[in-house]
Amino acid sequence: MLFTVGRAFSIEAKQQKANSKAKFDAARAGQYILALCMNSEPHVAVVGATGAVGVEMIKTLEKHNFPVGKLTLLASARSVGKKLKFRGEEIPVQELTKSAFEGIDIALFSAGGSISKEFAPVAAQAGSVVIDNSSAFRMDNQVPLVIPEINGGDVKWHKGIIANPNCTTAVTLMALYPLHQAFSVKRIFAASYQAVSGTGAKAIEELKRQVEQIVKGHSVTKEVYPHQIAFNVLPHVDSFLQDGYTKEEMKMQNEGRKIMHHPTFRASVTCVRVPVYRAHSVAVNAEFEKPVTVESARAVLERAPGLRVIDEPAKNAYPLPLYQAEQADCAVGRLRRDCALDNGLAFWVSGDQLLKGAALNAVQIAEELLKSNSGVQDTEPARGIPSVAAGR
Ligand code: 2RA
Repeated sequence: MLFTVGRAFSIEAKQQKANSKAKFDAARAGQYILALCMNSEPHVAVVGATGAVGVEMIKTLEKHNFPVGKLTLLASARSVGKKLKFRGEEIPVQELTKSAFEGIDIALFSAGGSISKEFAPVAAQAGSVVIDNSSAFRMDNQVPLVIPEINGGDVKWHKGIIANPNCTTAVTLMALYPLHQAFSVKRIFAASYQAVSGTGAKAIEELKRQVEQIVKGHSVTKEVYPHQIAFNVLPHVDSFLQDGYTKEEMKMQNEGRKIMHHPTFRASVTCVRVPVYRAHSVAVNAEFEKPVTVESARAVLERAPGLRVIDEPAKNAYPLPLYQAEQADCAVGRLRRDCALDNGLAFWVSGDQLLKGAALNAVQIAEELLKSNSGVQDTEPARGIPSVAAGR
């Protein structure tokens, strides 16, 4: 069992290490998880277990052979009674209540922002480490926002909650970050092609239903999206901000800055919903500080963890969301020198947003947490990252 140590504990050692620079807020000391000891089999909870991401979290825990000692499935009262399979065993779904976190070491949340805001602090207070898939805490500078291949070390300064990035950000950064390391990205222009499963199970049903209605010559009914999604594309994901961008669009810049530790990174994005069931794609035009060639970019991307290069235009080979569905790795292709940017590269990246954009990344964070559990944690974020607009 994972357990927190020293919640009311002196940080003298840490202060010395930080050369007495670190300010310590004693009143908050009790909230901080300063060290974790683990046994080899933590008690894991999945909050939002019956949702599209929750189901993938359970499958990923099993597929990764995560050392789950006990699995608790939590969801709203209407899901109580359902059972979900884990390692051949039927596990009943229990109601999410504020007392549900006693004894839980790691809580994977994917039940929407308002549930996270209400229950994640309760879970952290009860001693669980929350890995939250919602946008509720992503830009909170007391909460690490982590893609393990990029900033896995940031899990070390968590204070009970770790945030999982937005799916479109995650898929894009899997290709952009290795290029940034090599060539220093200044800014990107991008357009996303986002699958309906990013909206949830009801949107998958909506696309299926509308396709059937159209094929049968019936009139189309809409429940989830403001317009017909079948045989259409909607340049609208998430709600609009005052400046005309959507919240989803600003997540790329705001979350990208925090994850890449790159406070001046700029991203102008148009997010588009497309009639694809699963896997998001993003067309990116990136401008770098250093000169970049297709060959040097390809060499970098071929070495990048969690990424495949599929880029043989002569054979019509490029990443396709249809084939990225249910794949752990993201894929990048259509590499070319950008003809309108200095030191520019254009590319296309595609990845299963329910996996790398959500469930897989969350389980990888949990794995990172177990790896880093033996050390004393930092008491403050690595750096202050300014965010622009209310990009949540
Ligand atoms: C979407 N960003 O695809 C969401 C999923 N997190 O709409």
